[in-house]
Amino acid sequence: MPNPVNDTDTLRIALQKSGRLTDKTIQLLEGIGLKFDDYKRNLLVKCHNFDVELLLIRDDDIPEYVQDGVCDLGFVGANVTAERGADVTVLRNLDYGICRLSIATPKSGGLDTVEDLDGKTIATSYPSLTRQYFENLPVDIEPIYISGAVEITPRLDVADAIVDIVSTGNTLKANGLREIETIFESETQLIQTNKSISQAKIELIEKFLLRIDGHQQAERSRYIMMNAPKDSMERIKDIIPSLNSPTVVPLANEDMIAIHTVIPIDEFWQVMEKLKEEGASGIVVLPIESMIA
Ligand code: PRT
Ligand code: ZN
Repeated sequence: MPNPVNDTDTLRIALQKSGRLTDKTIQLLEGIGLKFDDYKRNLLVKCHNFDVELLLIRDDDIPEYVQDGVCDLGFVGANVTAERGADVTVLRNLDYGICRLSIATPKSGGLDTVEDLDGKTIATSYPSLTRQYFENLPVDIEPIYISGAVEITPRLDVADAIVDIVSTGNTLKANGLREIETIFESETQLIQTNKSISQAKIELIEKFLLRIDGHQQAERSRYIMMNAPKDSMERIKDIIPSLNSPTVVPLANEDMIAIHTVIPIDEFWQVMEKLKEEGASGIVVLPIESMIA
């Protein structure tokens, strides 16, 4: 039976019901100001303050639901969308659920390179991405589809090697395996249906993206306040990789000023050290809720 397209003006967004991406996605949605009922007990949850409803399902179903227009948007790992070959548009790469799909082989056994896998069996939950990778190589492999606990299969002699998701690498290590090649890099993505949607929904998506971008940028930034000698002002301005010029406030002590500014989190320590060298003191660092350019 074909899936019904969501042709109301309510934006329907799919996310993983219960798994590695759930908490971070819920935090993101709450962080951009969406208010909704208990998502743990309901599959379809209405937002109170945005014309949005959330559909909580298994991550494997999200790409097809978005492709078919049952949902307008979805939060899902790039690995799942690519494996499914879903026809959707990626709106944003989000900085969580980061992992890679890798080929791993038993530590001992002589399968050290991809070429050594010629004629071998490979257990995986990602047969399509595995086939696509080997299609371009003169290496003939036989994929064996396994839905879970793939890492145990070489020990059981079910397969010679595996292709599986790796994050820290601990699971591979615990099972006597080592990574020999990464075939796909993944992170969570916000995807949109390619089915036509109403103008009202298009406008809602624009607002939604503005909030997400503001939230993402805020997460990557910190608000800092400090006192500094007035005569170090120009040197401090050069140190701060500020979005806009910093706010400078005079202090009761006329030789001193207060400086307020926003800096990217990855430059944080470097900037702090240089500021200290220039005589900055009383440095206060605050998280930012959101940033709108
Ligand atoms: O029930 P449902 O189908 O919704 O969930 P699921 O069990 O299929 O998926 P889930 O919740 O495990 O993962 C959801 C998504 O998280 C994946 O599709 C990836 O995009 C992303 N992700 C990020 C990961 C990992 N990191 C990860 N480490 N998915 C799975 N793993 C597993 C991997 O399969 C292996 O068993 O963790 C193990 C390896 O981890 P390390 O840290 O030991 O290397
Ligand atoms: Zn799944």
